[in-house]
Amino acid sequence: MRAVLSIGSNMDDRRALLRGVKEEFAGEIVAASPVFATPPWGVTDQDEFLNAVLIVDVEQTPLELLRRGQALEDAAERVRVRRWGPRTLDVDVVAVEGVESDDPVLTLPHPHAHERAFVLVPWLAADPAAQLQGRPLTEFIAALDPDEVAGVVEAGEL
Ligand code: PH2
Ligand code: MG
Ligand code: MG
Repeated sequence: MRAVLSIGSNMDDRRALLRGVKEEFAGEIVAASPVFATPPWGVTDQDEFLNAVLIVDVEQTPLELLRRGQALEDAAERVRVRRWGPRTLDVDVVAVEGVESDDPVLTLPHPHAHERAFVLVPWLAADPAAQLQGRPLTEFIAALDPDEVAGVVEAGEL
C-alpha cells in the first residue's frame, strides 16, 4: 500500500525529529521531499514549522499506518497544547493510493490537504506526478494565496 505522509515539527530539535520518522520508514520509503520551513498555519502566533513529505510503501492497512505514526509522535513525547498549536512531532496520513474514506478516525484523502501549502509544496517536491482526487497538485497550489505558497521555503535535506 502506497501512502503519503506529511510530517511536521515546531518544537525542540525539529530537523532531528523529522529525520527520526525517515529512519523509522527507512526500508519503505519510495520518495522523500527536502525539509521546508513553513509559517504556522491556523494558529499563527507560534514558532515556524519544519515540514516534509514521505511517500512510503508499507504492508500495513491505513489505520495501522496511522497508529504507527502516532507511536512516533508518542516517542517524541508529543505535547499538544491546543488544536493547530505547537507540537514536537506530527505525522499525518494525507493520502493512500486508491483509498477514499470518510471514517472520522482517518479521513482519506485528508480533508484539508488540498488547501495547505505546507503539505502540497513538499508533496509535489517528493512526487512531481502526484495527483489528488484525479487532479495534479499544481492545480491546487495555483488556487492558493501566492504569499502562502511563497512562504514555504526549502531548508535543506531531510
Ligand atoms: N500543523 C498544524 C497546524 N499548523 N502549520 C504548518 N506550517 N505546518 C504544520 O505542520 C502545521 C501547521 C496542525 O497539525
Ligand atoms: Mg497535522
Ligand atoms: Mg496530526
